[in-house]
Amino acid sequence: MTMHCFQCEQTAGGKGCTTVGVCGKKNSTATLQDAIIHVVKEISHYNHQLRKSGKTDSEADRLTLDLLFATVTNVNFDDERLYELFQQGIETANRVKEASGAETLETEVNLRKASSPGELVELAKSVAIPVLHPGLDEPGISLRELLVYGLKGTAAYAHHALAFGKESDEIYAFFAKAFSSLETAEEDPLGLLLECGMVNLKAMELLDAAHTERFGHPMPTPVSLAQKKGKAILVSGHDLLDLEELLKQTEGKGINVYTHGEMLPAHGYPGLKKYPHLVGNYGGAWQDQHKEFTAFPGPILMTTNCIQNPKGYENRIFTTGCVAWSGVRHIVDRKPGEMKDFGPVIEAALAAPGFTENVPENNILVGFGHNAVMSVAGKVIDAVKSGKIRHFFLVGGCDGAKPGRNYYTELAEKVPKDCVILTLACGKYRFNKLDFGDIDGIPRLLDIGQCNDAYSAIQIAVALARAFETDVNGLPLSMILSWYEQKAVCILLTLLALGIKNIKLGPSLPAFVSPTVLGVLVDKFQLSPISTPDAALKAALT
Ligand code: SF4
Ligand code: SF3
Repeated sequence: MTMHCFQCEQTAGGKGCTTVGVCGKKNSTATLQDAIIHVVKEISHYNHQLRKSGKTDSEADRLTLDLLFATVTNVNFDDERLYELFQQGIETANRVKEASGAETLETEVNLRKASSPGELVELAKSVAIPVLHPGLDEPGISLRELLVYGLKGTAAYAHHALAFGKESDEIYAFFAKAFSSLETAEEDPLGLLLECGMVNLKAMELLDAAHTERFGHPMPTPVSLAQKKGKAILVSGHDLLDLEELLKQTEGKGINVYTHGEMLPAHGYPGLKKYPHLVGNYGGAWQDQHKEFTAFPGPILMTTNCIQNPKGYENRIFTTGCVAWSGVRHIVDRKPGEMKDFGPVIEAALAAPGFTENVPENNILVGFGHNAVMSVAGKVIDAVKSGKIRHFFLVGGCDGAKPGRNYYTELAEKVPKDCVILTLACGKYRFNKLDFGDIDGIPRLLDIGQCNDAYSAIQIAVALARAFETDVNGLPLSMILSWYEQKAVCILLTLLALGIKNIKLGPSLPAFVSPTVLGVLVDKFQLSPISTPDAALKAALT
């Protein structure tokens, strides 16, 4: 059997990647990731039983996050590393099984016999992701995969929070219960999906606390898009702790650090913007990286998704954390109480030419987290009451390569001048360099931050709803989301779990959502696919 993967928006033909991933994932890599999901189900099942007896295994809880994050789209393309993770998973499953005294899971397959990545690939064909057959409605498969992808996204956020020492037993208990239920069908899947949404809210809240306690609250901050003459490092992904440690280690070395992609919001945090050598933002969203990284005259550090085939610059790109690409140098994890050692990245920067001249460019504004927006809440509320602000559009989510994503640029451009656009995640690169002006000093484009800062967007919406004595659905607010990978799935589940209705989702609906499951989402939450920008504006403003 060939591979089957349909977890992201760019899946082949809108149905599934079956020979090689559109993302570049090989058949073997996809199958190893299926094996990892299987071992997560085993660990979770035994962990759930262990927890029923009042005991926990924190190593198993934490490894679950590592394992899941390694299977998120555009994170780990390295079969050797996936195989190592799998082996760690099996050891953990065996340990937790023994401690729990649980019966062997019926679906436990003999992946344990594998003694090489190749052997595991052969054996793991028996645990491949099930196919949703075209024309057949299979809500069971659809709900289960929706849950798995929501859990993957949540694991990524919980993993980020854990790097700052923040974790929650409530989150771990849910992973154990939810994955265990995928094996035993103990729980109602729709209930689990909504619970996943609330648990993801908790993970994003932990991460928000981790970021703001360490770096302070984001403040409105202009970010330079210019290039400065001199040695340079480009940092991509979402991990602000990696960025901080790199900034500390490059201090006084004559190296300028640039942010890329989801690292852009870092410039708004007092604890990060204080470094004068954090000089600006380079490039656009992840799908443009090949051209932009090729042109960057220094090393590139990928801290999380989204990495693409680094052909041509494989000698000056580095991975760290959960990211891996076969043959690419990897910065190993920090030991307790120590920083990661970014020495090899620094050496590569000093050896590379850097920018040979200054390239002037405009600034853009970032840093509108919940604290910053709330501090001008009075002004915003007055502007709404006086009719100066007619409507808010939350236009956020992931970016991607499909042409249909021009929808988001066109929509942002067409939003009338008396409306404000809130944005977050990497989808904003579709329009964040345009000039939207302001309404009485309130910028018309408010960049809330990374995808996990959906937490901030929710806090802002809830505070506005309180001020107007309504609920979020009663606000003059439309949510028009773009999705690509599994973090967007868990954020969508959070919004649905909070009872938010009428969300528009694009550029296309997930291949893993069957007609029946879509029917449920439409009936219960009035979720709908995007159509045209004009139709979205008409629906919102009339
Ligand atoms: Fe295809 Fe997306 Fe899976 Fe990659 S992650 S193999 S593009 S569905
Ligand atoms: Fe983007 Fe990969 Fe999802 Fe964090 S960086 S939003 S796609």
